[in-house]
Amino acid sequence: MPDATTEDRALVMGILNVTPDSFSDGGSWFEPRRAVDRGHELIAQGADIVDVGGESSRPGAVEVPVDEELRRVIPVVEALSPHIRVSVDTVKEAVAEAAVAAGATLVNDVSATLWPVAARHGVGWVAMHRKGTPATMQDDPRYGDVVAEVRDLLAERAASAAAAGVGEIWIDPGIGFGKTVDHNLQLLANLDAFVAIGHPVLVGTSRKGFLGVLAAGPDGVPAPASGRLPGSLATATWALQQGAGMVRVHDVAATVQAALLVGRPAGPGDGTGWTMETEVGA
Ligand code: HH2
Repeated sequence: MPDATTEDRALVMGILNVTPDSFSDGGSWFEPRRAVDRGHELIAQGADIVDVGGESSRPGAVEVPVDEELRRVIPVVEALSPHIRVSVDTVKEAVAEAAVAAGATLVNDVSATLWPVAARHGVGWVAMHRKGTPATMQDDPRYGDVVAEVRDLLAERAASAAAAGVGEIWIDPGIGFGKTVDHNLQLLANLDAFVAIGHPVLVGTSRKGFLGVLAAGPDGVPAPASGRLPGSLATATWALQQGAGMVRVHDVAATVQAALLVGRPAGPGDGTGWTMETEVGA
């Protein structure tokens, strides 16, 4: 693990999917003991936050009943939260509530609606943009101006959360959630519009489908999820360089190295960007 602290870099959120059907690692950590072991692996690799999710949000995913999601997520949150900051990746109020009671201190909300839970319990909240629901979101998504539409929605939700008293608000453009390859690229190219809102920005590109399309071979077949590390790292590095404060990734060790190279984002009020004098990996 690199000998450096998060003072030197932006944050890396490690993905822990306790699901049988997530798009890149479904089934790998579905058994609770394996999930907890995987969480400890992510910690050892340098994750700053472990994001525990019990429901896939990949295109076409089916909704998981609350009881089942609780059964998947809560024991893992309980086991990991004494060791690392834990976020819960859910769109269900009951799951967010129970996860916070079990030790999670960040609600990662791909529906951007759960800020009242964060306000009630004094925890952080991630507002992610999505258009539609996983079942249908990739059926021909359309925008007039994707950057403006996503930015305005996030700014509005963040303002509501701030007014409700949420102290830590992250905004996330929701790469791949109701977006074409071109929409994703436009959002990545214009991350400065999100940074300018003034809340820290989280970006999740890790192993996503658009990277597979961009890395397709001569036969036009998209690269499989297991072959998307180069694009995942390139886009994470780009996002951090543009001022994102955190990236959400499967490949934590590699991303921590990339984050160290980029250095700390110069966010609002933060003048401590990377300089030539910064020693990396000395
Ligand atoms: N992407 C996924 C899930 N949660 N949360 C945030 N804030 N941002 C994201 O981009 C994001 C997210 C989808 O990725 P993954 O968890 O790997 O897959 P699945 O939804 O199939 O479990």
